[in-house]
Amino acid sequence: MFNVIIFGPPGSGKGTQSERIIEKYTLKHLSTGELLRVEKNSGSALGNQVASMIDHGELVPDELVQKMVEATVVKGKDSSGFIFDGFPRTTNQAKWLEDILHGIGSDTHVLLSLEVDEEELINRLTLRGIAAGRNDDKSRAVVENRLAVYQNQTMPVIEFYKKLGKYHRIDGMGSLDEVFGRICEVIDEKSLQ
Ligand code: B4P
Repeated sequence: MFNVIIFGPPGSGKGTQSERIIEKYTLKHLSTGELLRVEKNSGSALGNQVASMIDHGELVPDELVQKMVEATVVKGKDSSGFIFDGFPRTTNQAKWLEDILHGIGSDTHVLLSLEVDEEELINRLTLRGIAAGRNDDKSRAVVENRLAVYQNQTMPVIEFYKKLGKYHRIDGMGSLDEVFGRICEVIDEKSLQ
């Protein structure tokens, strides 16, 4: 198994680049944001519980997200690997992910951290708020809250993976092709090791 974490603030291109990565490297895509939106739109009890947290740009509790991730990882344990998109978002989630992967005899191989200027992040999310129907992109206050949540709760994950020697910075500015080219260089190098 070859497992990649794609990491970065909202609007940095995690979901966008994941689509290209899964196509080129045939990895399984695990986006916690996507799993949560499906749950929210289904109107299930869990969906109703998380709806307002997502719409306000807050993180959903670790245990809820971990339960969803565990089910997907166990189901895909015989696959060629995962791209974890938007997960882990807290140091607790990161520790938990390492344990779960070790439990199935695997590991995370690289964390790709997409780094993008704040002004550009706000610009991209505002454009998506106009073009698509995500409530969490529509209000400037919610977008700013998501960026603050990233700074306060998610950034510490970088230190965790730096200590494991798995952190790789990716310049996330520029065209989709340029960013994808930078990502492929790192994946190619890591998957050959
Ligand atoms: P996510 O679905 O992960 O949403 P996101 O951070 O906004 O990133 P996304 O991947 O969708 O967007 P992208 O940057 O690709 O999370 C949503 C919410 O779910 C969270 O706020 C939280 O409430 C909850 N949640 C998810 N995971 C959780 C967890 N583990 N724990 C707790 N809660 C969790 O793209 C953004 C836009 O930029 C797109 O329109 C794209 O086209 C554009 N773009 C991308 N790259 C570009 C480029 N190079 N140039 C120009 N535009 C670009």
